[in-house]
Amino acid sequence: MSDTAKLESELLGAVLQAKDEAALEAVRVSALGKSGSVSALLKTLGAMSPDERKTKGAAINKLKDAVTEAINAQREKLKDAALDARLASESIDVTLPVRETQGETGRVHPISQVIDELTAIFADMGFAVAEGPDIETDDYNFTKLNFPEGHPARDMHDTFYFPPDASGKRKLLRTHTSPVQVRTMLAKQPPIRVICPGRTYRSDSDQTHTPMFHQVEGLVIDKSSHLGHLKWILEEFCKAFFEVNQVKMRFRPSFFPFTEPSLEVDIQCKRSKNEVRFGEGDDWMEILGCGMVHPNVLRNCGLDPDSVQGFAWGLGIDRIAMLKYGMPDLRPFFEADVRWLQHYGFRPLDFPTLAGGLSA
Ligand code: 2NL
Repeated sequence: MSDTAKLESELLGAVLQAKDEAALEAVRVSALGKSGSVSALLKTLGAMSPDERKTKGAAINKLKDAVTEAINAQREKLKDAALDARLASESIDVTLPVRETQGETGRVHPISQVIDELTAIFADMGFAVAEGPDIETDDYNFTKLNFPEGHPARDMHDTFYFPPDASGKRKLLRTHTSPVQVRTMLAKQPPIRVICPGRTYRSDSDQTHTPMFHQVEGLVIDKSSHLGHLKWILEEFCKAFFEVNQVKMRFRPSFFPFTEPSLEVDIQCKRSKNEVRFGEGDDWMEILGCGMVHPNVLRNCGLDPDSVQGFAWGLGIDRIAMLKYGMPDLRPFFEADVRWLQHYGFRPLDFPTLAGGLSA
């Protein structure tokens, strides 16, 4: 075998061995580069006789063309293989479900959802939202609200008290959100229209009571606000909240130290084995307490009962959340179990609005 034929078979073998573009380039440089083996052969032509140059020259050029062609063919082959590999690795299964982003996998707790719903409904009726501290004084939680000294609700059994300070005064965890309304009356002049949602505390724990629970109270103070206004507000609220077209309500006389007269409100419902429906049926369910603000409370909060009057109401958020969303047990609300929250929680971007639906 001639030298050129030997070199050709060596180089063509090396070209086929090159498994990527870098290896192929190395082969090209070793053959056709400035100091490559084929280039070296071409350089020998100058020293040859014309006859020798004719035969060897043709053979060397044939060798150069063959190697160049083999390299180009191999380059195309490698390019195709690389593209095939990339297509295979980047293939997308468009039938897979869309994966939720981190911002979408979280869930809104039913209590937060219901507070957002309440806020949307009452905001639409012109109410502002007021908040206040969980730790309160005996004065704001009881005295200003017309609780006589020694009233059973002040008893250690119901109220969580802090140890007394140097002056002997004990702070407490608010037992209702009413002190927020006391603060509102002390700070603002009528007309007042506020709702006060928030945490409340009582030393009570069983199937339907947790030591921390949630309340929303409402307060309206103006020159001539009366029970007719209250009744309309509560009816509109119940229809909007329970998402029904009509609801019957029943007002029964009751007693609270801070209202006179005081009333308890039942709404019409239909109880079956596993669910309660509102806006139909012959059963009644108590859902809230209300009344005209007691003149003593107005006076205690710096208002003149001869020139302004108003009404207030209070209801348990946890209970209406359970009723609306069919949750049978209160205790898991505060156990922070993500499986419960995955099941009963709400999507974070589905804000409740009156136009878009509260719980759509
Ligand atoms: C209930 C009853 C009620 C109020 C709360 C209130 C607040 C002020 C003055 C007068 Cl500052 N009243 N709040 C009035 C009536 C009833 O709650 O059963 N809640 C769960």
